[in-house]
Amino acid sequence: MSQPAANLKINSSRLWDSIMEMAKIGPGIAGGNNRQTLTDDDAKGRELFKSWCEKENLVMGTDKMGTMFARREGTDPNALPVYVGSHLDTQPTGGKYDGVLGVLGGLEIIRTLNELDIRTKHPIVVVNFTNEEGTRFAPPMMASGVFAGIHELEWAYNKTDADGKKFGDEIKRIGWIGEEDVGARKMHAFFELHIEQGPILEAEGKEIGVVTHGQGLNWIQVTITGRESHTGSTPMPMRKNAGLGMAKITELVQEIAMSHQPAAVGGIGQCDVYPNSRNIIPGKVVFTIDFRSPSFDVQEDMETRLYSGAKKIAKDLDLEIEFEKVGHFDPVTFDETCVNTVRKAAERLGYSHQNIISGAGHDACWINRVAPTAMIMCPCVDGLSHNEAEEITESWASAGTDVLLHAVLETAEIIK
Ligand code: HGY
Ligand code: MN
Ligand code: MN
Repeated sequence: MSQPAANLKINSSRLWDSIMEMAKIGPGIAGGNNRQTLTDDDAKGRELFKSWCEKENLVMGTDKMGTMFARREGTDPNALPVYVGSHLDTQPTGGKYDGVLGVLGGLEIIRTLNELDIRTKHPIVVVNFTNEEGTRFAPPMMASGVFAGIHELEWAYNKTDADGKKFGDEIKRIGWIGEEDVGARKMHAFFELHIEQGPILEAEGKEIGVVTHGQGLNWIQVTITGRESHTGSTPMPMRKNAGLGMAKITELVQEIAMSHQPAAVGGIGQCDVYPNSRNIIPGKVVFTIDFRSPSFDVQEDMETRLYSGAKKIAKDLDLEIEFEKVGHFDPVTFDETCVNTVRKAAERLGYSHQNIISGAGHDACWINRVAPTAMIMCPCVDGLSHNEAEEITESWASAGTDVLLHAVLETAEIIK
């Protein structure tokens, strides 16, 4: 297939300005973003993205999970499109670039092709997947999971947030339920540009991560039930302290993950203590354990050891314990042809690059089940992400988008 000329690049300042414009929607309290899925701010971000797509004469489609598809025609309307994108929803204390770089990088490709009047055989479609973060409605990568046939639509619609609001009601409330059946679209290939969200590329001085694999993930929600009682007058031997149970299981999670270094991580990011009163021993604690590894066997071992260890802790402390798997995906091996296309693009453009395994989950991890898929990563400052201080440089953003442009063009086949 013909390859783009090495001097073909995107417009760096236009991309950067769009990222900064999007960052004004759903601002956080410390310079980042709080644009959680299906909130009014998410709706505003969708409207801004839609307006930019319409300016580029893209045809917008939306599916029943609210995922947005902006299509640029190819010379062969029957050729399967090349899809490119990520997500616009953020964590509650998220950064300006997580997900956004991939969606607006995809849009920047279209702007560049329109400006230069470059045509491709395959159509190109820019995607904004709904609820990648999974923080308001678990699991993460929810809409791409429905698209890939992992989750049922009704199952997703019935998921509730901490206030008991249903996903299906919220997507209706913000007016973003589309007509299309989820997953009906067929893809020639999918490319996702994303910040690394870890320290490796910056530490190695590399501009581009060629993502060969993605870690698997297990989110295990644990409910521990003890007995509420007075923190002052209840003798220690009589306590059924759910909080102590959680503390010991937190130590257990750390111990299990550390026993598999460097190929595993484990931690607890979310916990609710009931009744959360200064002078009541917690009667109930609900928290979610996040285990990840690139290895199936390590994932299995971590989960098995957690269940047995946590049950023993609960028994010793006279507590009830329940487990619920609220998020899961297996380790991912991305498509070799697409990965090689990404690597060749970085070489052609002269950007320093290395292979990397994605530590975070991404929509590409599920789309890889239904279409040839690859990811491109750019460094982030101090490897920080899921933090409002998340930062990247404009040159990292444009280098990653240049590689995305070349990978998409080579796959979509340039006509002129
Ligand atoms: O949890 C993840 O890995 C992703 O950022 N949602
Ligand atoms: Mn992301
Ligand atoms: Mn994220």
